[in-house]
Amino acid sequence: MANPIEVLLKEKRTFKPPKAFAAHAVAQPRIYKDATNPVRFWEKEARALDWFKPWRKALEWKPPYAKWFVGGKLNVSYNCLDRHVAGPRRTKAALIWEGEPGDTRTLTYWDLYREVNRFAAALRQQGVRKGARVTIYLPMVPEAAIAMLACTRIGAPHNVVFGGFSPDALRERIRDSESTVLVTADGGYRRGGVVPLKKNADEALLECPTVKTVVVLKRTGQDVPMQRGRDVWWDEFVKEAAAYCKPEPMDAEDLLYLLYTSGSTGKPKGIIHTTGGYLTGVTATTRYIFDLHEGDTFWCTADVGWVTGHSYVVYGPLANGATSVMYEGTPDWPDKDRFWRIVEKHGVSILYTAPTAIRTFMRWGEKYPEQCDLSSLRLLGSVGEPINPEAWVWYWRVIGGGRCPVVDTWWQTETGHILITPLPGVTVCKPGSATKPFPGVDAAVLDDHGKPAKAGYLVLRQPWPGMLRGIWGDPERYVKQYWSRYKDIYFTGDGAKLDEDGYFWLLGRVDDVINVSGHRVSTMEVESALVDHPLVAESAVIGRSHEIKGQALAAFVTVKEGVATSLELGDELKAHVVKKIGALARPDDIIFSADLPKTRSGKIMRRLLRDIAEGRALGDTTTLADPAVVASLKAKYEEQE
Ligand code: 7RM
Repeated sequence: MANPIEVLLKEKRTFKPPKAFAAHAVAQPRIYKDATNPVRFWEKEARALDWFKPWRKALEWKPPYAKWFVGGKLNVSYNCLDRHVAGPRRTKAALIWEGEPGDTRTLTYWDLYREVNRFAAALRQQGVRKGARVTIYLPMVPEAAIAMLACTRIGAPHNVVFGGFSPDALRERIRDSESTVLVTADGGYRRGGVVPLKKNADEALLECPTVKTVVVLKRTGQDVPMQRGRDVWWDEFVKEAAAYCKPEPMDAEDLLYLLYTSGSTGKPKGIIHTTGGYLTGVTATTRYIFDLHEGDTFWCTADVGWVTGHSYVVYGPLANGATSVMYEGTPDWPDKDRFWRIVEKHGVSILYTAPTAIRTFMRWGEKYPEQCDLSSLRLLGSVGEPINPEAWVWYWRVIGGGRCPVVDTWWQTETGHILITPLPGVTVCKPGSATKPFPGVDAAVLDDHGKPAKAGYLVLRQPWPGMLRGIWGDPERYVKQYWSRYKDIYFTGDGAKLDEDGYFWLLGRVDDVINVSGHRVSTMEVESALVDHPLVAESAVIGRSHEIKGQALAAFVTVKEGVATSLELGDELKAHVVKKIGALARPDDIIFSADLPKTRSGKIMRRLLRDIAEGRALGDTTTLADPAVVASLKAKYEEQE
């Protein structure tokens, strides 16, 4: 018998919402009609939040800057906590956390409320005022959410830095944000080992003069030096703090957080998100797209260091009063069934993860999920990169048992919340397509001339509430990056095509951003890390296709005169990139080349490099050590261009 996945794919099967699901779904088909006036639609969603003061005007759009809910005042932590503890959700689980070693903690809304208040009060006591930036560099522990919510309570914008980033990357983000406080931990657990967060932080802080206070959470108990007058243990920090901290009434357009993301240059951009629109967007999308019901247990597997963790581990679920699951470690520790053990143990009903994880699970085989009871699941989500139809169908069949709708959700750090997605119970799905814009969202595909096209660039023609409000400290780059290709239209950097039913099919980035396992890495950033090495003269980094990660990094390197290349040097260069950026940017391949092929205008011929990296342009025996080889390849490609 043929493989069931192949059969489904060959039939080009579409997936209709199961009737029983549709009957009780939060989203009903009329939602698209209700959103024909998008501003009115978003206003209705904003009213689901608690405002200290109503807005005067729903939208003020002066391209490229939008203001949502102008004049309105609210507080994010109040919306995520206070309004729930005032009612029956007081004793409901807000966070169910599992550490990698297997320790677990459940925090009710009341528990979380108390912890957040104390940490917020301590920050305020420390002199952290509205507007002062706080960098958070923590493992996936409840304190990450507590610190974030505490910041929002006092109006101090947070800047969460993923725990996998190196000291250099951390330093750059602290410096650019001019944070006065850093919240970190002694270490975190990962794949049986320990990530030395405090050690990394100390190294980063050597050149961060703005940081006056470092709050250190004890997680692993490893020995770490504490600098007197600067470093304070979390427990000490909150010991004397008041049990209640009055939430700061924030203007809808006050800065909520910064989050750094890779762009097409070497320097990460601090994406600016504000308060009212962002919270409206994440709250509404979480409820409709994940079909949140009161009894659900929602697990988004993203780290809080990424936007997905911000919007769908912390703010979206908590603003809705849902139960959010947090897991500290990797999917293969101690064994490859860890995710399914977690689903079984906590009765996860909604699972939101990334295609790269799904492809890894496919490769590991069905025996791991089969060992566990996954019957609590009723909805599955995917995010971070295009999901190939094979992985979609596998996810639906093996993890979802053929019962659970799958939502492939497209969005970006810049968009704040999901913008293109099926609505479970409403949308007929086609594996591999993110389907349709969310109600109230005006997405389109344009050609080079700005005309609607069947294939081209994905754009957003109207503002949406969670959109970025700029790049921290660099308004010019904001305009150049997102608003220069088309007038008054947001350029996503993604390619897309539309099918005969108007379904969107995402095609990946069209700029120099590579998507490795759903994480954005800029080729320029890796290139600058490589040329930072004393033996490297020049480098060009490209993304090549990779079965599991979607894309992998291949680095072409020319070394300085007289330097001998070797496997060891290749390893050293990889380690150098890890040191400069973090393990997520480690190149899979280092290809030493006598010369880098460039066009006459000096542009690196990336297509040629991609063909080499994917084994199409060179035989096995040829290498790029000989400049004549590079020259002849180049000549051949120039003919084709
Ligand atoms: C949420 C997140 C954004 C980039 C984006 C795309 C790619 C994300 C999908 C996707 C195809 C998807 N933020 N991307 N989701 N591509 N289908 N469902 O990932 O800022 O880190 O990355 O990720 O290229 O521009 S992000």
